[in-house]
Amino acid sequence: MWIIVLCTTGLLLGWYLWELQHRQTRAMSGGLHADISLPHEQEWELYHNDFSLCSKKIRVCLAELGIPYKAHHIDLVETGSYETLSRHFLKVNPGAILPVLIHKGHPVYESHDQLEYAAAHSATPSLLVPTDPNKRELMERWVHKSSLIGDNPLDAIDETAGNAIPGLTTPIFAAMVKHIPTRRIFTGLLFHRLKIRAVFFLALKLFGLTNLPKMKPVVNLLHASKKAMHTHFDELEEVLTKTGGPWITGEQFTLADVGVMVIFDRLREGDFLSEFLVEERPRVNAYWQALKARPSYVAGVANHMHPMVTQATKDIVNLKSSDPRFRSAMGAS
Ligand SMILES: N[C@@H](CCC(=O)N[C@@H](CS)C(=O)NCC(=O)O)C(=O)O
Repeated sequence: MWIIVLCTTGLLLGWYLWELQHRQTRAMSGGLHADISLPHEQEWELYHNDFSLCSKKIRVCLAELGIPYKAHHIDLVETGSYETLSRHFLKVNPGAILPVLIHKGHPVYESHDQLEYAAAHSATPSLLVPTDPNKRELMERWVHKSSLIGDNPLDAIDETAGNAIPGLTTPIFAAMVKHIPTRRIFTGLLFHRLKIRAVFFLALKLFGLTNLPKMKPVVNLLHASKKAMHTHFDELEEVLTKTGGPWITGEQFTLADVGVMVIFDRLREGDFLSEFLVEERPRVNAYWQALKARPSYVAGVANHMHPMVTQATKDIVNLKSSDPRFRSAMGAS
């Protein structure tokens, strides 16, 4: 009996150590990594996920620039499994995050850097980047403001609207991980560089969407993120009023609008949009209508709606209308 237990433990430990060696992750800096060469078929390739906020951003950007690309869909744990921790994907990005833009076989990391890189290397570098230095500065400010920055974005929800998004995504995560087997989430505990993320998904799986109100730290984070997002939206109203719109820097649609478009879309997925599109923000309202009408919204966002996310939105809407405790935890009136 003991022999069997010892042999099994030894085999499991051996497997784990072998896998660990082949699945090493490390933080990667943003921008082009010309020192890394990857097999590729096309000038531009994109490793992305339908649900991922940052993937939406670069898909919209490539659509605006008219850049054709070969797409590689990679699962996140919430859409099926930790494919981001697979040996295959870690060769593409040892940082184990999406999206990764590949140009002529070399990866470009960090979606905000990918936007600027794609624009600069497109046939029309000034299409999404103003030539006027003041407008360019304003664009860069809003590219930053819409970015998801750092390993722990939750520490800086007041700095960027992008960082306020994960907290507001928790109900969607909870609704999605319900469908994911626990053993798949465990992969994150074994191999993820940031184990706290896997712990967070396990907790969401354990409690489920219905019991989200019982997860006080999650509810507090959601409320703090919503408060921060309201401040970002007030600033958005202010800048649109100042420049006269219809876009952030004025007449020209820029990378700033690409970044902000996907923030709106995530709020739509979480059924938060009506709380942000209030009468006091008429410019923001008109802006969202204009964003949705762009063909790039269809190409980069609407055409990539993931069925699990569509279902999660429905679950949230239904629970809000049937459970007052949940509605109040969501901060809805
Ligand atoms: N700062 C990065 C953030 C990328 C990021 O957090 N990607 C998420 C999807 S939106 C991801 O790959 N998460 C996988 C994980 O953390 O395990 C960027 O802008 O590209």
